[in-house]
Amino acid sequence: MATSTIEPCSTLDRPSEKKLETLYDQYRKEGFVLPKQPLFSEPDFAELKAIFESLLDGKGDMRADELNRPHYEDPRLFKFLASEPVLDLVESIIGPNIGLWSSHFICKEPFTGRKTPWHEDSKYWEGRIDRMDKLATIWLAIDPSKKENGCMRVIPGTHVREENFEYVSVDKATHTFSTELHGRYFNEEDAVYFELEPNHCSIHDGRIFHGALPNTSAMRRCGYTMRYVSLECQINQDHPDNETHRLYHLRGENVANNKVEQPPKF
Ligand SMILES: O=C(O)CCC(=O)C(=O)O
Repeated sequence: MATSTIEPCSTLDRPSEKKLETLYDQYRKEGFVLPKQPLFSEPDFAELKAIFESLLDGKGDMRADELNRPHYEDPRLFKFLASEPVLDLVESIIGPNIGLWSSHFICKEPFTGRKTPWHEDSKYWEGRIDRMDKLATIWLAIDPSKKENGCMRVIPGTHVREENFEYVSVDKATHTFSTELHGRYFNEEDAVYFELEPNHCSIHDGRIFHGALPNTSAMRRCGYTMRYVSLECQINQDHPDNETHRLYHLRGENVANNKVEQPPKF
């Protein structure tokens, strides 16, 4: 599927240095930021959305929220994952040495989209990376993302709590994972809901408490999570989940000498 004639993403939406500094300050304090501007040009976003629609059409029996690591199969996604506007934002948060950790289209179908349980991403990646303070996820709205269709929500400031939190079992028929962070550690009323228009994004720290309500509305809710790790972090190659995991070197130096791959030509 390699199509090397495709143009790279345009950089017209690059935030100013001042804005990047402000975003970083908020991210450090709260564990998230909402840049409040389109991530891609309109034609680039339309192209990404068309790729998602084609993957959704071809997903077979999989659930719509299970299009995980689509970039392993579809190199066209690297146009977006490795684009200048995205890497400039990521660099302002985790520094100049950037690896692509993962990506996932999480689509909640009207009325049936499952709840995303409260969790820390870092809990699910425990033992796979030596530190979790330099993992950032860009959550890009493909559809309008509102409270009623299950937008992302976070508990601000929880990224700096260093406890080993208890998780409880939940039903996979109604939840996207089988465990959820115990409710005694936070007050759901403190949640900030990330209501986003298409092509707008949030960025969150891998340690923040977050989740999403089920989609109880008639409006589909899809987000593309693009996950980045600083290449100063050491990936534990002996962890079974890392055996077939691919880390792509996108920018800067491979400081911790991790096993990395070069992004494919798109
Ligand atoms: O999109 C969702 O419902 C959850 C996303 C999430 O948990 C994440 O991006 O880490």
